[in-house]
Amino acid sequence: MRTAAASVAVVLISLLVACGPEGRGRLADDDGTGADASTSGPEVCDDAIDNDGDGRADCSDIDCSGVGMCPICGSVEDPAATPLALPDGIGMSTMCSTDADCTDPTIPNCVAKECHASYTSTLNFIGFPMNSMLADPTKLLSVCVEMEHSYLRDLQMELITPSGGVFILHKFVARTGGEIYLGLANDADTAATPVPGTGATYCWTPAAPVPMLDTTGTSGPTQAAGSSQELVPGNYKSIAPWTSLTNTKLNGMWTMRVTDLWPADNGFMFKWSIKFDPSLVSDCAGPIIL
Ligand SMILES: [Ca+2]
Ligand SMILES: [Ca+2]
Ligand SMILES: [Ca+2]
Ligand SMILES: [Ca+2]
Repeated sequence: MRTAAASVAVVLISLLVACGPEGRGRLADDDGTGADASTSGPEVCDDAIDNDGDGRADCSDIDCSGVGMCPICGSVEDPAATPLALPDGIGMSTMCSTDADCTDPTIPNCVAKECHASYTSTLNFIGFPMNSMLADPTKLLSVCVEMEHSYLRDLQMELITPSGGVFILHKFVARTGGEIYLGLANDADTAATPVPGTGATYCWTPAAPVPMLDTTGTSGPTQAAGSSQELVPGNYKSIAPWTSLTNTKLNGMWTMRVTDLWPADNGFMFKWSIKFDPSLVSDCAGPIIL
Protein backbone atom coordinates (compact mmCIF):
# COMPACT_ATOMS: atom_id res chain seq x y z
CA MET A 1 0.00 0.00 0.00
CA ARG A 2 1.39 3.37 -0.96
CA THR A 3 1.16 5.97 1.79
CA ALA A 4 -0.38 9.39 1.34
CA ALA A 5 3.10 10.88 1.77
CA ALA A 6 4.46 8.63 -0.96
CA SER A 7 1.67 9.67 -3.34
CA VAL A 8 2.39 13.35 -2.71
CA ALA A 9 6.10 12.78 -3.32
CA VAL A 10 5.42 11.00 -6.61
CA VAL A 11 3.10 13.79 -7.75
CA LEU A 12 5.73 16.41 -6.88
CA ILE A 13 8.45 14.49 -8.71
CA SER A 14 6.17 14.07 -11.73
CA LEU A 15 5.54 17.84 -11.76
CA LEU A 16 9.27 18.56 -11.50
CA VAL A 17 9.98 16.21 -14.38
CA ALA A 18 7.17 17.71 -16.45
CA CYS A 19 8.51 21.24 -15.89
CA GLY A 20 12.22 20.46 -15.96
CA PRO A 21 14.58 20.46 -18.94
CA GLU A 22 14.70 17.40 -21.20
CA GLY A 23 17.06 14.56 -20.41
CA ARG A 24 17.71 15.48 -16.78
CA GLY A 25 17.68 12.03 -15.20
CA ARG A 26 15.21 9.22 -15.69
CA LEU A 27 12.30 9.80 -13.35
CA ALA A 28 9.57 8.86 -15.80
CA ASP A 29 6.75 6.49 -14.91
CA ASP A 30 7.64 4.13 -17.76
CA ASP A 31 4.94 1.54 -17.25
CA GLY A 32 2.19 3.74 -15.88
CA THR A 33 2.18 2.03 -12.48
CA GLY A 34 3.60 5.04 -10.70
CA ALA A 35 6.05 2.69 -8.97
CA ASP A 36 9.21 3.60 -10.80
CA ALA A 37 9.72 7.26 -9.94
CA SER A 38 13.45 6.75 -9.67
CA THR A 39 15.36 3.54 -10.20
CA SER A 40 18.88 4.69 -9.49
CA GLY A 41 19.14 2.65 -6.20
CA PRO A 42 20.22 1.66 -3.63
CA GLU A 43 17.03 1.81 -1.56
CA VAL A 44 16.86 4.79 0.79
CA CYS A 45 14.53 3.80 3.61
CA ASP A 46 12.82 7.08 4.50
CA ASP A 47 12.26 9.04 1.27
CA ALA A 48 8.92 7.54 0.09
CA ILE A 49 10.58 6.50 -3.18
CA ASP A 50 11.27 3.03 -4.59
CA ASN A 51 14.90 3.93 -5.23
CA ASP A 52 16.03 0.56 -6.56
CA GLY A 53 12.99 -0.06 -8.74
CA ASP A 54 11.96 -3.41 -7.29
CA GLY A 55 8.36 -2.32 -6.73
CA ARG A 56 8.77 -1.84 -2.96
CA ALA A 57 9.50 1.52 -1.32
CA ASP A 58 11.14 2.19 2.04
CA CYS A 59 10.01 -0.18 4.83
CA SER A 60 8.15 -2.33 2.28
CA ASP A 61 11.51 -3.18 0.72
CA ILE A 62 13.42 -6.09 2.32
CA ASP A 63 16.59 -4.01 1.90
CA CYS A 64 15.23 -1.78 4.70
CA SER A 65 14.61 -4.62 7.19
CA GLY A 66 15.79 -3.35 10.57
CA VAL A 67 17.08 -0.05 9.10
CA GLY A 68 16.03 3.17 10.85
CA MET A 69 12.32 3.05 11.72
CA CYS A 70 11.69 -0.09 9.65
CA PRO A 71 10.91 -3.29 11.57
CA ILE A 72 13.01 -6.42 11.18
CA CYS A 73 11.11 -8.15 8.41
CA GLY A 74 9.88 -11.71 8.96
CA SER A 75 10.67 -11.77 12.66
CA VAL A 76 7.97 -11.90 15.34
CA GLU A 77 8.41 -12.00 19.09
CA ASP A 78 5.59 -12.94 21.43
CA PRO A 79 6.40 -11.76 24.95
CA ALA A 80 4.40 -13.09 27.88
CA ALA A 81 2.63 -10.14 29.57
CA THR A 82 4.14 -11.35 32.83
CA PRO A 83 6.51 -14.32 33.21
CA LEU A 84 4.24 -17.30 32.72
CA ALA A 85 4.46 -20.31 35.03
CA LEU A 86 4.50 -23.50 32.94
CA PRO A 87 2.07 -26.28 33.91
CA ASP A 88 4.20 -28.67 35.99
CA GLY A 89 3.79 -32.32 35.15
CA ILE A 90 -0.02 -32.16 34.86
CA GLY A 91 -1.38 -35.30 33.20
CA MET A 92 0.76 -38.43 32.80
CA SER A 93 -1.86 -41.11 33.42
CA THR A 94 -4.03 -40.79 30.28
CA MET A 95 -2.48 -42.42 27.23
CA CYS A 96 -3.00 -41.09 23.68
CA SER A 97 -1.89 -41.24 20.07
CA THR A 98 -3.13 -37.81 18.97
CA ASP A 99 -4.59 -34.69 20.61
CA ALA A 100 -8.05 -35.97 19.61
CA ASP A 101 -7.64 -38.78 22.16
CA CYS A 102 -7.23 -36.22 24.97
CA THR A 103 -10.88 -35.45 25.67
CA ASP A 104 -10.37 -34.00 29.18
CA PRO A 105 -10.10 -30.25 28.47
CA THR A 106 -7.67 -29.77 31.37
CA ILE A 107 -5.11 -32.05 29.65
CA PRO A 108 -5.77 -31.54 25.90
CA ASN A 109 -2.29 -32.12 24.46
CA CYS A 110 -0.91 -35.53 23.44
CA VAL A 111 2.82 -35.35 24.14
CA ALA A 112 5.06 -38.44 24.35
CA LYS A 113 1.87 -40.55 24.21
CA GLU A 114 0.39 -38.94 27.36
CA CYS A 115 -2.34 -36.30 27.68
CA HIS A 116 -0.94 -33.18 29.33
CA ALA A 117 -1.55 -29.53 30.12
CA SER A 118 0.94 -27.45 28.11
CA TYR A 119 1.97 -23.87 27.57
CA THR A 120 0.78 -22.95 24.08
CA SER A 121 1.13 -19.67 22.22
CA THR A 122 -0.04 -19.15 18.64
CA LEU A 123 1.02 -16.54 16.10
CA ASN A 124 -1.36 -16.17 13.13
CA PHE A 125 0.82 -15.25 10.15
CA ILE A 126 -0.77 -13.34 7.25
CA GLY A 127 2.26 -11.56 5.74
CA PHE A 128 3.43 -14.15 3.22
CA PRO A 129 2.14 -14.32 -0.38
CA MET A 130 -1.16 -16.19 -0.59
CA ASN A 131 -0.75 -20.01 -0.58
CA SER A 132 3.03 -19.79 -0.38
CA MET A 133 5.00 -22.70 1.05
CA LEU A 134 8.35 -23.01 2.80
CA ALA A 135 10.15 -24.48 -0.24
CA ASP A 136 13.57 -23.90 1.35
CA PRO A 137 13.31 -24.83 5.07
CA THR A 138 16.55 -22.98 5.90
CA LYS A 139 14.55 -19.78 5.28
CA LEU A 140 12.95 -20.44 8.65
CA LEU A 141 16.01 -18.95 10.31
CA SER A 142 15.31 -19.65 13.99
CA VAL A 143 12.77 -20.44 16.67
CA CYS A 144 13.70 -19.13 20.11
CA VAL A 145 12.40 -19.27 23.67
CA GLU A 146 13.37 -17.19 26.67
CA MET A 147 12.71 -19.32 29.72
CA GLU A 148 13.94 -20.79 32.94
CA HIS A 149 13.36 -24.32 34.23
CA SER A 150 15.10 -26.41 36.88
CA TYR A 151 14.94 -29.70 34.98
CA LEU A 152 15.47 -29.77 31.21
CA ARG A 153 14.63 -33.50 31.18
CA ASP A 154 11.01 -32.75 32.25
CA LEU A 155 10.27 -30.98 29.00
CA GLN A 156 9.18 -31.51 25.45
CA MET A 157 9.07 -28.44 23.19
CA GLU A 158 7.34 -28.43 19.83
CA LEU A 159 6.46 -26.11 16.98
CA ILE A 160 3.08 -26.86 15.41
CA THR A 161 3.00 -25.63 11.82
CA PRO A 162 0.09 -24.15 9.81
CA SER A 163 0.01 -27.46 7.93
CA GLY A 164 -0.69 -29.23 11.26
CA GLY A 165 2.70 -30.90 11.59
CA VAL A 166 4.17 -31.31 15.08
CA PHE A 167 7.85 -30.42 14.73
CA ILE A 168 9.82 -31.62 17.76
CA LEU A 169 12.40 -29.07 18.85
CA HIS A 170 13.38 -30.68 22.16
CA LYS A 171 12.25 -34.20 23.05
CA PHE A 172 11.35 -35.72 26.40
CA VAL A 173 13.49 -38.87 26.73
CA ALA A 174 12.61 -40.53 30.07
CA ARG A 175 11.96 -39.80 33.78
CA THR A 176 15.58 -40.29 34.71
CA GLY A 177 18.91 -38.45 34.50
CA GLY A 178 20.85 -35.65 36.16
CA GLU A 179 19.53 -32.15 36.79
CA ILE A 180 20.10 -29.51 34.09
CA TYR A 181 18.68 -26.00 34.29
CA LEU A 182 17.49 -23.75 31.53
CA GLY A 183 18.54 -20.23 32.52
CA LEU A 184 19.17 -19.42 36.16
CA ALA A 185 16.21 -21.37 37.48
CA ASN A 186 14.63 -20.75 40.86
CA ASP A 187 14.76 -24.28 42.28
CA ALA A 188 13.39 -23.27 45.72
CA ASP A 189 9.76 -22.54 44.75
CA THR A 190 6.81 -24.90 44.39
CA ALA A 191 4.22 -25.50 41.68
CA ALA A 192 1.57 -24.05 44.03
CA THR A 193 3.43 -20.75 44.41
CA PRO A 194 5.84 -20.49 41.48
CA VAL A 195 8.42 -17.69 41.54
CA PRO A 196 10.45 -16.99 38.38
CA GLY A 197 14.21 -17.20 38.25
CA THR A 198 16.17 -15.52 35.45
CA GLY A 199 15.41 -16.56 31.89
CA ALA A 200 17.96 -17.27 29.17
CA THR A 201 17.49 -17.46 25.40
CA TYR A 202 17.67 -20.79 23.61
CA CYS A 203 17.16 -21.07 19.86
CA TRP A 204 16.77 -23.84 17.34
CA THR A 205 18.42 -23.18 13.99
CA PRO A 206 18.90 -25.17 10.76
CA ALA A 207 22.68 -25.50 11.16
CA ALA A 208 23.28 -25.90 14.92
CA PRO A 209 25.34 -29.09 15.49
CA VAL A 210 24.02 -30.48 18.82
CA PRO A 211 20.55 -30.83 20.38
CA MET A 212 19.67 -29.73 23.92
CA LEU A 213 19.32 -33.41 24.78
CA ASP A 214 19.94 -36.24 22.35
CA THR A 215 17.84 -39.40 22.18
CA THR A 216 20.20 -41.19 24.61
CA GLY A 217 19.76 -38.41 27.22
CA THR A 218 23.15 -36.74 26.68
CA SER A 219 22.87 -32.97 26.97
CA GLY A 220 24.50 -30.14 25.06
CA PRO A 221 27.17 -28.00 26.77
CA THR A 222 26.53 -26.96 30.38
CA GLN A 223 28.01 -24.41 32.75
CA ALA A 224 27.88 -23.93 36.49
CA ALA A 225 24.74 -22.27 37.85
CA GLY A 226 24.95 -22.17 41.64
CA SER A 227 25.00 -25.75 42.88
CA SER A 228 23.60 -27.06 39.60
CA GLN A 229 24.43 -26.99 35.89
CA GLU A 230 22.75 -24.77 33.29
CA LEU A 231 22.45 -25.64 29.61
CA VAL A 232 24.59 -22.97 27.92
CA PRO A 233 22.27 -20.43 26.23
CA GLY A 234 22.62 -20.40 22.44
CA ASN A 235 21.65 -22.28 19.30
CA TYR A 236 20.62 -25.93 19.29
CA LYS A 237 19.70 -28.58 16.75
CA SER A 238 16.06 -29.67 16.64
CA ILE A 239 15.24 -33.35 17.21
CA ALA A 240 13.04 -33.45 14.09
CA PRO A 241 15.22 -32.85 11.01
CA TRP A 242 14.85 -29.25 9.78
CA THR A 243 14.17 -30.63 6.28
CA SER A 244 10.85 -32.02 7.54
CA LEU A 245 9.59 -28.41 7.49
CA THR A 246 9.88 -28.40 3.69
CA ASN A 247 6.71 -27.20 1.98
CA THR A 248 4.77 -26.44 5.12
CA LYS A 249 2.27 -23.61 4.61
CA LEU A 250 3.68 -20.21 5.56
CA ASN A 251 0.50 -18.30 6.36
CA GLY A 252 -1.59 -19.54 9.26
CA MET A 253 -1.15 -20.64 12.85
CA TRP A 254 2.38 -21.26 14.11
CA THR A 255 2.13 -22.56 17.68
CA MET A 256 4.82 -23.00 20.32
CA ARG A 257 3.89 -25.85 22.68
CA VAL A 258 5.97 -26.48 25.80
CA THR A 259 5.03 -29.42 28.00
CA ASP A 260 6.45 -30.37 31.39
CA LEU A 261 5.92 -34.12 31.78
CA TRP A 262 7.24 -34.69 35.29
CA PRO A 263 6.01 -32.98 38.51
CA ALA A 264 8.30 -31.28 41.07
CA ASP A 265 10.57 -29.04 39.00
CA ASN A 266 8.80 -26.12 37.39
CA GLY A 267 9.73 -23.25 35.12
CA PHE A 268 8.68 -20.03 33.39
CA MET A 269 8.21 -18.78 29.83
CA PHE A 270 9.19 -15.15 29.27
CA LYS A 271 8.82 -14.98 25.48
CA TRP A 272 9.19 -16.93 22.28
CA SER A 273 9.99 -15.81 18.77
CA ILE A 274 10.15 -17.05 15.20
CA LYS A 275 12.29 -15.58 12.48
CA PHE A 276 11.85 -16.04 8.73
CA ASP A 277 14.10 -14.85 5.92
CA PRO A 278 12.69 -11.44 4.84
CA SER A 279 12.67 -12.58 1.21
CA LEU A 280 9.63 -14.76 2.03
CA VAL A 281 7.50 -11.77 3.08
CA SER A 282 5.27 -10.06 0.52
CA ASP A 283 5.41 -6.54 2.01
CA CYS A 284 7.84 -5.78 4.81
CA ALA A 285 5.85 -2.67 5.83
CA GLY A 286 2.59 -4.58 6.14
CA PRO A 287 1.47 -6.56 9.19
CA ILE A 288 3.03 -10.03 9.23
CA ILE A 289 0.70 -11.42 11.90
CA LEU A 290 -2.97 -10.80 12.57
CA1 LIG B 1 13.13 4.64 -0.62
CA1 LIG C 1 12.76 -0.69 -3.56
CA1 LIG D 1 11.23 -23.20 39.95
CA1 LIG E 1 8.32 -30.57 36.29
